Amino acid sequence: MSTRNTPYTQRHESRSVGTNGTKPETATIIPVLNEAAAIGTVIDAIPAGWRHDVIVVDNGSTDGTPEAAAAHGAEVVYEPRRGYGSACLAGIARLASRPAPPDIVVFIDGDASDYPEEMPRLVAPIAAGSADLVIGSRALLASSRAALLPQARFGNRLATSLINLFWWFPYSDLGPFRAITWTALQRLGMRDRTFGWTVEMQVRALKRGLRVAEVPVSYRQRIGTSKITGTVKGSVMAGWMIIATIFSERFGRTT
Ligand SMILES: Nc1nc2c(ncn2[C@@H]2O[C@H](COP(=O)(O)OP(=O)(O)O)[C@@H](O)[C@H]2O)c(=O)[nH]1
Ligand SMILES: [Mg+2]
Repeated sequence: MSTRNTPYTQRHESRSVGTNGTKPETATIIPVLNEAAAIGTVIDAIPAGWRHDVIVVDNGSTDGTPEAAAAHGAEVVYEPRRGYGSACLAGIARLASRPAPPDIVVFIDGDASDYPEEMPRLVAPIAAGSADLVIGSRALLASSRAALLPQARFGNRLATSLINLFWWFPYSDLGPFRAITWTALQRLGMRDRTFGWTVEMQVRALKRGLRVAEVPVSYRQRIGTSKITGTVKGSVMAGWMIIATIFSERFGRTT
């Protein structure tokens, strides 16, 4: 496994995550909208030791997604406000309401494009105490790159180039499959309710001086219908939100 290390990874003392050297508690958040055909596959592919704490956040699916998620053992959270970021924020709020939040949060899409089996690979740099945020990059393996739609490849290149220009960090992807410590997540003060969510997290991690790593992840065609990059409207909207988020983080009044 290769991780991409930069000066950002060297700013903090190395410390492992999880109390008293035990295996860190990891919760998984899956934002979904009409993924009934895929969600069971995603949940079942989460490695056994991690599957006990899965939160599926639904924004009003009409195809039975929440029922399917619950049938596969997930906790279902309903969020009336639409949007990918809204769903992720609702998942975080649910975790925050617990007496003891987890050590690590993994985010993954509910469309079966990512491979939940690869979760240990994502969490490893955090568990080892060498990263606070780990992005699963779909740009590092040729097979994963090939599974990305051309508009997604183009959007990722544009966004990661802008981030490199403004914050000097060579992200290779804005992949949705990622792991972050609970403490780091609190420091980010995430706000975006749209598809700017993933880029907001990556940029704020740099602005806060968090230790960031990338690991290669596999990627395949989703099950079911895309709401974002598979449609012209979705691509334009997502592209706009991503670029607007980057410029707002750079030139706006956000910290
Ligand atoms: N909760 C929620 N999930 C969403 C929304 N839009 C997309 N998703 C989920 O976000 C993930 C990515 O969406 P997808 O349609 O696969 O986009 P693509 O990967 O660009 O084709 C999937 O798990 C979707 O179900 C939304 O408005 N609310
Ligand atoms: Mg997808």
